[in-house]
Amino acid sequence: MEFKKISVIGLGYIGLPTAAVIASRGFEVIGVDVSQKAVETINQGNIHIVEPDLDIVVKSVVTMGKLRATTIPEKADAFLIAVPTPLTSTHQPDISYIEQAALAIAPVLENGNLVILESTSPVGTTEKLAEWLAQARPDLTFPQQTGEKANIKVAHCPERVLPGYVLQELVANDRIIGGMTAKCSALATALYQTFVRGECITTNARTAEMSKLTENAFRDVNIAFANELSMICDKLKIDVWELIKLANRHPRVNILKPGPGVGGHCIAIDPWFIVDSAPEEARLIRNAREINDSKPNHVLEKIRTAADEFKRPLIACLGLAFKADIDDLRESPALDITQQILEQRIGEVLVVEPNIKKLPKKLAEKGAKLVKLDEALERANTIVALVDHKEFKKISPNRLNTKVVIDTRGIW
Ligand code: SAJ
Repeated sequence: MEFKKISVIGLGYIGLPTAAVIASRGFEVIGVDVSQKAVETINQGNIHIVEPDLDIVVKSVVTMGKLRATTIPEKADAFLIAVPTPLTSTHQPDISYIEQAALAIAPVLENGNLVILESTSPVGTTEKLAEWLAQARPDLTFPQQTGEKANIKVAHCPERVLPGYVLQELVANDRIIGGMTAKCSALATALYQTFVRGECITTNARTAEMSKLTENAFRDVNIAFANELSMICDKLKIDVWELIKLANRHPRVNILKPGPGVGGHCIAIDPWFIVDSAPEEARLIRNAREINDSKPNHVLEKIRTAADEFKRPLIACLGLAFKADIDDLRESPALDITQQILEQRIGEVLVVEPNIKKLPKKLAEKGAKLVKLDEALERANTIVALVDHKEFKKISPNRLNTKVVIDTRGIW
């Protein structure tokens, strides 16, 4: 089948770059989002999220008339669903946005269409999606009903791009294509091969779902190992950074970096989807999550001990983002730690975050000040490195000589 018109449902961190890249290959792309504001922004050729170079690509495809955004789904040859799958407060996956997306596209589905779920999802979600579509459209057939003869093809193709490198990784990374049948996989592969340079590897939908969760759980477990080592090393008075460097000289050892905790919208969330599906079996995965979630408290206690040395502790918090060289403060352990310093009145706080212009309200209200790096290094008596932004790596060691330094990222 030849694809002419592709619809992307959800124009966030994954959907918008995907829509823009497909449009840049000459396809007509209809982006659908529930946010009227996002739709208007995109139709003006602008973007509502931060990702390097995305603004240029979106401007160009909108100007060429290849990408158009709307709140109301339209007919298309293929539908890519890239909506959020957040976690509830009790660590359960919330797949209601996928259900809403299914109900939104169901009325415009036509015989021969392909529906792809890109959102990171608990095992079994693609089958649920196909079921929701089937219930809404009893006049069409779906893979769970008629197998290869189905009118509508359904597949799970999880996104795996790294924030900050989305445009490169969208094209370069291998893709896992989990069709509900072999024909579903083949059709989805044909679509991805139009813009992916990496290999497209086919499997079934459940394995594709689990594969995505496994990648992020693997990283979380490895970081938990590093974070646990860092807490052991604090107790045993060993430099964890030197230790890991030495251990990693072994040809079969590759330990990731400890830090102030694990943030972002993926690594700290997706492992819970596995725990929720197999609570008895997923012991290591749950434990890793708990270790990483406990790390900010360990850092806070170190800051408190350091601050106790001063009559008037003046603490410079370097970095608020969830990782280096981005402006994304959501789910950030650095932000949490800074907030706790203020709430627990451990000391006065100067924040340096080169990637933002204004402090979040909850920090400003509590008296934190956003200052330039030089001012913080000049005035503070305690320096806490929370994010390894490039600006902080350049700080010369003699500027830190007279300070109490807590380096959670091993920069210096
Ligand atoms: N972190 C450490 N130590 C490390 C590496 C990371 O503490 O050695 C921390 C970071 O500071 C950050 C958190 O982990 O707080 C997550 O950062 P990350 O760079 O590991 O990952 P994300 O969340 O930005 O993106 C991940 C990626 N997954 C993997 O590398 C297996 C990406 O490829 C996925 O597409 C993305 O999750 C996603 O959308 O699921």
